Amino acid sequence: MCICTFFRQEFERICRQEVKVPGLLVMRDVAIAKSEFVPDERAVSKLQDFQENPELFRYCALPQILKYVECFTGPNIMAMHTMLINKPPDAGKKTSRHPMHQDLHYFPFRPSDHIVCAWTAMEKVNRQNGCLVVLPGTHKGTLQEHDYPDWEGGVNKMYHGLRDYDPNHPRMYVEMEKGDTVFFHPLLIHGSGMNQTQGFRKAISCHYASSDCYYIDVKGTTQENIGNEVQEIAGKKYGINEVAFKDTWAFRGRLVQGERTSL
Ligand SMILES: O=C(O)CCC(=O)C(=O)O
Repeated sequence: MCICTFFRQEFERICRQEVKVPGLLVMRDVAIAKSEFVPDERAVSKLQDFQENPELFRYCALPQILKYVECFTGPNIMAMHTMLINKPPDAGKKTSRHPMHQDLHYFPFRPSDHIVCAWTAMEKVNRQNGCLVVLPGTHKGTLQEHDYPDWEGGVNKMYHGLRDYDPNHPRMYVEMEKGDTVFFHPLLIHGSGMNQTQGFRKAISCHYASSDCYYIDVKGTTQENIGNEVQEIAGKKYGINEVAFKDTWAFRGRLVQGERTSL
């Protein structure tokens, strides 16, 4: 059995609420009204922070992934950010798109060259079902300002997009087979298109960082807006008033190889 099938089955169990995962963030597409709520995968557009689910977390420790991750991070590897994305069929409002962004916007740790994302297609992904789209070469640039895009149909929570990027920059549509993995730099400008099929496009991903990375203070930087938003969400979720942005990362991060030296 392909390991993707195994992750899919666990995802379905979580959606049916048969498995409870501490700290898991279950997100729904803005186009799915509360009244339509059904406890299955149709209601869930993304699972975030599955580090406490041993079945899904197996993904983060796969030797065939860590082998490549180590080229970027070195031997001390932390899994910092985990996601299973279930891009729904677009309900006509284009809300299934993911705006163009740089992942580093979300991360209060550096250096960026020691952070890498692994993104694995859980089924064939192509332009029809909203594969990743990247602007090649942009990982050599700097972190830009992000905010919620002004989209008519609404935008999903925490889906910040780049305020300005060159719309004429060459684009690459990353079409992949089931089980293929792409590794990318946190400054790479990327997003994903609308899902124009009737199926749910699934991918599982993890952002890794060297445990030798260090936290930065985002106050007064372009990341202050996301820092405040994450602090507010974490405060509500864990019932604490004052939680520092960097601490929300320190307690979600898990060592997957080597030693936890700094992060
Ligand atoms: O899987 C996708 O559609 C895009 C995911 C992504 O870029 C992200 O969550 O940062």
